[in-house]
Amino acid sequence: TEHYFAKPGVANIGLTKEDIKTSFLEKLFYSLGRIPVVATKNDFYTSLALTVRDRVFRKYVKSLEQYAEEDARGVAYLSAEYLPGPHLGNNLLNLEIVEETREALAEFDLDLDELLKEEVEPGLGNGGLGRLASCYMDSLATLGIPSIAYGIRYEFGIFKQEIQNGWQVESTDKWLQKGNTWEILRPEISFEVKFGGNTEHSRDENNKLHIEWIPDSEIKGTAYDTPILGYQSNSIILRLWKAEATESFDFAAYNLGEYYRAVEKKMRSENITKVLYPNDENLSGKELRLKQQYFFVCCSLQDIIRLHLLQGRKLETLHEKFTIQLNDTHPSIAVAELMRLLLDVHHMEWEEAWKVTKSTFAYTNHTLLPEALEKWPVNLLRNLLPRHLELIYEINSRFITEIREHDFTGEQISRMSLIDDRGEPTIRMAHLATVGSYKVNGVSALHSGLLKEEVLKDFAQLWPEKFTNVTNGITHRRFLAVSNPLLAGLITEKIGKGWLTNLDKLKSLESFVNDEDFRRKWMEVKLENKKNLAAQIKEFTGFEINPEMLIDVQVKRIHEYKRQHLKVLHILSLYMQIKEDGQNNIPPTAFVFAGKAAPGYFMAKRIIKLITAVGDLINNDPEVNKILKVIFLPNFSVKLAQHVYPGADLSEQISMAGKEASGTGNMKFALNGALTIGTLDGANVEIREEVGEENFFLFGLTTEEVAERKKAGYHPYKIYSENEKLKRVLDFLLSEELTKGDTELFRSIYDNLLNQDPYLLLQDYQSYVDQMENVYEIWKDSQKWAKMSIINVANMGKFSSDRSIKDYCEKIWKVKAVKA
Ligand code: DL6
Repeated sequence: TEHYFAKPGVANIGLTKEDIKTSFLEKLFYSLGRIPVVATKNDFYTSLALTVRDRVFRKYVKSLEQYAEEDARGVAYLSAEYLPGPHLGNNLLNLEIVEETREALAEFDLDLDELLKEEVEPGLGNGGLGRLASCYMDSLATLGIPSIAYGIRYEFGIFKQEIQNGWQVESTDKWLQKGNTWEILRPEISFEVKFGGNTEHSRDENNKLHIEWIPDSEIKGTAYDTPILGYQSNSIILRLWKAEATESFDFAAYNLGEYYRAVEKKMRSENITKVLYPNDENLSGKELRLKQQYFFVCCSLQDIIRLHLLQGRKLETLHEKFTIQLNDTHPSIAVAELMRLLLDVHHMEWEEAWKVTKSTFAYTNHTLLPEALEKWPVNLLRNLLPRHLELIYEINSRFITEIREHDFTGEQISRMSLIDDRGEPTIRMAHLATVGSYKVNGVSALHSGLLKEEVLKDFAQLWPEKFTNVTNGITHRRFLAVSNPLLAGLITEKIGKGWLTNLDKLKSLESFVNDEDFRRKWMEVKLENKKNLAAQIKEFTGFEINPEMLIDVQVKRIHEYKRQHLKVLHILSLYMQIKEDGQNNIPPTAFVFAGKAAPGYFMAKRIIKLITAVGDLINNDPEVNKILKVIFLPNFSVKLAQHVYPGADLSEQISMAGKEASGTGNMKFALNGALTIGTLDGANVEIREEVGEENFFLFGLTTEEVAERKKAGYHPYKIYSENEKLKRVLDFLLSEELTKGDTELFRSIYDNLLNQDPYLLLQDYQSYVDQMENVYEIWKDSQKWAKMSIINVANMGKFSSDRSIKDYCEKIWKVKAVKA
């Protein structure tokens, strides 16, 4: 291949202020047909985004050239969810043209920060899993790993959350309404996807079996590409599939003049990519969701095969040139689909096809919650994907034959089977992914251990070498450099900018811990960020908080295991201290919550109402509201998160031990100088190891203690009746005062806690309250707090997603970087 950009005379798309100015005006005139006097803010944003997109594509084209030239082994990342966040600010940072752009715009009397606000982010994910995928894209690009990410172009992403009368109210997220500058449609990259029907088996003259799938419907998936730029380097593509009717979608109906019937069918096929399922950890077995999963997997695998064959290679070597990472089980039908493509379409023999398949996939598990482990009813598969069901049965039967040769008991064998036939028969997708992959990993040391000891323990006994851990990471470029320019600036001033590509460099900040001047600057930066967060709070809720307050934050999906209601119990205990005991040595604190509840999750929605009811009570009580404020920030998103992490003093990571697979918010807070109060759960364990136990506020039972406690018989009512203060707090949930007369409002939460308390809130309550006392003691010593904050940041090196991706490359993918 030729280096197009190395040729003399090829347009140099420049990065100087003058280049940006010229390009910006050109985009405004020629792409949008606008002149500055009539242009709207959105026109200016779009012109700038197009200006930047050109430069990003230029990097992408260069990367492509390089990857092709080196014939490198690459990664295909399959994820049903992505949460990229706004692209513009990140791309400016990665192109290193933030200041040039700011100055260029200033010459047109435009403010960069105002234009950045215009961007609507793609909310194509529920939470941690989708955001992790996007952090990994950033690191894959930065490190120059040949890769492509595949997913679904949902027309409506995660719902928009409003709070009305204290309750979550959902509406559709019309993120594409004003267009999406960052993507380009690739009409020529499109594949057919079949559904339903039946299979026909026949034998040829050589007695060879041929199986044909006769579907009853077909749709088309078309690619939309978004370039994801790495820092100072390569770019990769996020390829999202949109469902469309096939050209011949209902020829017969058209010919019969049944225009409306034909159009209706077209609309039905397009429904597949209409909306993201808004459940994060509870995967209700909905047919449309399985269709979405199969749809994007089918398009992606056909595309991967196309790319492989395009290079003149044989399909037998697919696994040598590609590794495909399954981001949770959502894309795990890929195991059966690749077998189908190899066997039925490319006529490979079973043994060869299976060898290629299980050498191609690797699977990441992101949850141990039983309700989140996907199982698809056999009947649903039979109706929707009859050929895949046959293949899964065959894979299972061969697998069972294989394990019968080992020392497994009958009980173990039925536990390991891909088919669960206790009750309605279902396919265990985690088992399919495990059997069909060469590596399986969890997302923190604790979680990977539990995966081997619990959910997949028989498989770990069978194939110990298959299991590994890759602790999650976050991109510090978005979550520090872009979102916290003040802290990033201070750090760079002290240690240079090497940390942008090597986060371990932060370690040298520790040598400034005793430098009083540095600490003062550190605290000044935090205060500025708190002012900014206070302004966001004012804008989105109307409430004012004093930025000098301790800002204590819990932002994440609302879930009982994450225990937002434990925090509420603590807040109520403080309220009572002030009201009833007249105690007032509590430091002024603003408690900030944000996060979405799955629309069908009754308890989670009630927890939001509880938070807002406590907020109503406290924020309107003049005796209390000078000391305490309770804020629920609606519609948490990456964009909002970028204001929240820099402004937080205290990070709440208080899930019951053993339930949070990793968490990544915990890393984002600590990277921005917040201290953590948390349990020994997920990546908290490793964060505490890195920052030192004296710089982490630990409380609660460990995973083992939780198991023992439950085994011994857990009686929350006993804890309630023996702890007078806790009893008062809990009883207050039913009070007239809190519920404004609707005393049954929180009965479900109250009863659940007193009778079952599956996440041990009452058990961990006292330990939490005691540790919060300690937090307050240390908060009062601002110098000590500042030192702990600096030490936290200095020890965040491990949690860069660059490290995670290097781990994936070394431990799993065996893929090397190619630098453009
Ligand atoms: O690995 C990313 C993220 C973890 O940090 C969270 O701890 C975990 O809860 C989340 N898991 C999911 C589960 N979805 N499914 N299946 O979102 O993954």
